[in-house]
Amino acid sequence: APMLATPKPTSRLLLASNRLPVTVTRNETEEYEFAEGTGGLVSGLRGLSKSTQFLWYGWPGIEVSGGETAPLAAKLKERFGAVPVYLDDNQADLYYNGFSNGILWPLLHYHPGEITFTEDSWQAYKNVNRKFAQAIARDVEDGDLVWVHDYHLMLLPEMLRDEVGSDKTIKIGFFLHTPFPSSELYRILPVRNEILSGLLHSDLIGLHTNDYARHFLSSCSIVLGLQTLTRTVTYKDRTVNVGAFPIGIEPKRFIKTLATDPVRERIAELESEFEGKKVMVGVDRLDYIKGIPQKLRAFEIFLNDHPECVGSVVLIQIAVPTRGDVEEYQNLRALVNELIGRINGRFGKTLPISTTWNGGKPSAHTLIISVGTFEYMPIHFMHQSVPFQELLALYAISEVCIVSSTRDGMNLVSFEYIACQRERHGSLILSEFAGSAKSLSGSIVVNPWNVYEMARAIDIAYHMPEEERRERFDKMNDHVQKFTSAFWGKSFIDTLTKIGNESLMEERL
Ligand code: GDG
Repeated sequence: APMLATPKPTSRLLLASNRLPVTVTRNETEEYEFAEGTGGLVSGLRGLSKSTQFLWYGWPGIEVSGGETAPLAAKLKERFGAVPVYLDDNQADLYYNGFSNGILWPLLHYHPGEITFTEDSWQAYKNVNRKFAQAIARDVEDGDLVWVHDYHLMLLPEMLRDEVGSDKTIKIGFFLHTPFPSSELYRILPVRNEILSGLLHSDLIGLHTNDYARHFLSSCSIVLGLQTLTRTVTYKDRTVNVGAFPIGIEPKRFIKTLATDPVRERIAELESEFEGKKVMVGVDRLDYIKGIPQKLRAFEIFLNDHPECVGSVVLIQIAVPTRGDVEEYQNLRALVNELIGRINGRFGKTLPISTTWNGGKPSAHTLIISVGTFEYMPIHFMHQSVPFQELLALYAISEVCIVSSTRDGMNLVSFEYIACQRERHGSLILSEFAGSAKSLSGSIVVNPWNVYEMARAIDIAYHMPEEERRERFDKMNDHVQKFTSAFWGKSFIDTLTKIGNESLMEERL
């Protein structure tokens, strides 16, 4: 009889990211409440969590002290497989707002003007990375895989090796969700050597695109003078593998939710609210990398150049509040408000007095409520996060989605819009500076810095015939259905698992 294959012992997976996938808050009665997190990373890993068992290390986003830390940790571990790394508010502020979002984020997105380097925030960044390393080192076992996520934890691979020592063998993978900039930008960073060294203690470093991988490798050679090949770099006698692992979404979750009654009802409601108008949609965190001012200016130019479209097109822009403690974000908010006020003031229409007459007889009541009420407002701006179901309904009713990021690691919104367009086959206007532009060849690719080009793209999308929309949609949809978040997670973990002493990434070429 054929021998039964013994199941391979699977190694455990320990994940680390700035935030846990659950947000912890205290309610009025001082009890803890838990909410599933939103944002790119959580959306990306949700798919993987179904097929793999893992422990997830991260900051719970709330200061907890004294006797409360242990019971909360127990609850989080039991209910979510989550291990909290507790930080005090001051330390969290310097590490998160200060170093991560005040220095690394602008640097990685080509915004060197926004960087203010302070020694304090660097110290906090080191301390927090050390705390993560200690938390993971307490639990890690020989043979475990550790997957570190994103720019908040770039020192963690090195610190973890340091904490674990040589009696346990672990494999460390690192994934960067942002772009990696050209070495000419990267070398601005005062602590450029330390950050590269931190990362290079990984076995595998993943980025969204081949361009980012190339930039990373050239920084290794230019900043540290290391020897690099196409997909590997040698660091202190170890081979570090570097590769592109483009993230995706979980399209089934979108398709299933779209088919539910509440969402279908909401779609019908929105369709009647916007009857006779073409809806264009934008969904972004209110971040300066998303090119929201450029998008608004392009929309303004389009309205100006096409007076016949004024009244028949609206832009619904969701701008999720984010990082409000960082000054740059406050400035952006003011700029966006000003632009929207200007554009709505210029092209909006109030109800003509005649329509407020009631059967020829004026009614004081209708007059009062109607004067100053917009009959037509070109931009509907929502500075808030909307529930998932509402978001899907908006994606579904929109004829066009505009993604205008001036830099974006990937951009999941572009994939989500496609997943919701199986009936309408809407067009996607997509910045060439979003990682997803490399994958979504059916989109209308634009340079968002050229607002005239973007205005022309709006015009093209507005008038695109169904046949062409269909063709473009099919292309994009094929990508979204195939390269899912589960596929992304699995290819990264499979590659990390297989890496031995030989270089695997060179073989992949
Ligand atoms: C980073 C990188 C990379 C947005 N508004 C609402 C809402 N969202 C959800 C979207 C989407 C996610 O947030 C945003 O993901 P993006 O990829 O577009 O952008 P970032 O947050 O900047 O993500 C990015 C990503 O990491 C993954 O690697 O692609 O380049 O910058 O899933 O749907 N969700 C709900 N309400 C909202 O109002 N429910």
